[in-house]
Amino acid sequence: MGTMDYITKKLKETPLHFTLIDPEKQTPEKAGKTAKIAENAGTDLIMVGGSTISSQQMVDETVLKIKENTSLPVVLFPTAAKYLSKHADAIFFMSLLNSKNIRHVIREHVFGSLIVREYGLEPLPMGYIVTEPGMKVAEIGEAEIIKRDDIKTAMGYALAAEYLGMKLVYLEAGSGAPYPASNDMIKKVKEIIKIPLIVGGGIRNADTAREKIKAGADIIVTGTIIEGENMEEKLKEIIKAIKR
Ligand code: 1GP
Repeated sequence: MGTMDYITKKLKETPLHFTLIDPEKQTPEKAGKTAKIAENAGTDLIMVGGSTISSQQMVDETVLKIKENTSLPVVLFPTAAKYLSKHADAIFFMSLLNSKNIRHVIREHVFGSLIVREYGLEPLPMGYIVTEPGMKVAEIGEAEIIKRDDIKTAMGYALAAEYLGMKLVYLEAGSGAPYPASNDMIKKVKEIIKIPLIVGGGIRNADTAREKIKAGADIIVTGTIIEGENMEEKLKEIIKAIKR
């Protein structure tokens, strides 16, 4: 089964949790161990990516170690067309819709598409929308950050993504954000689209994760909590809070 089919099938039963691993933040060995712990805690998929990746080898080795240690799909979460790994199962073929720089909207994809094809990666078309505070990804992606209360703009971007044929929408507040996208924004965006809504950035505990799912998120992404203490316990609590 392909990764999109895996996501679609699982979503019929329950909201999902994805774990984001940044290859720059630990050794490939540690990334493999972390992925294993995340799988045991009940995460559904491992995303590999980060805003400051600068080595193809690091991405390759990280993906390979994760594949060695888990049976979960491994999906690239790229910032650019370089440093992709042919060892991953799929790639979020994502457009940063609210970037001021066309490079992040479509230009990188012109080269990226050919690499994705060559590597045999499954492309998962995704509209990526960066909301306040945006953090590093807003800076690197040159985002015209959507204000927390500008719900209409977020709705417009999400619906445009669906009308453009994208299969997923990701509302991103930025890794390490002090707060995620607001419940009101999530609710209104979810109401207007039919495709699955991913929410990430700043989710660090079970209460927040539960709230975001209640507001309408289909999938929760956490990254930063795996870098701290008691990650297994925290992940278990979050996953338990969102699963049906
Ligand atoms: C970043 O949304 C993800 O792209 C995860 O964010 O690191 O804040 O969990 P955190």
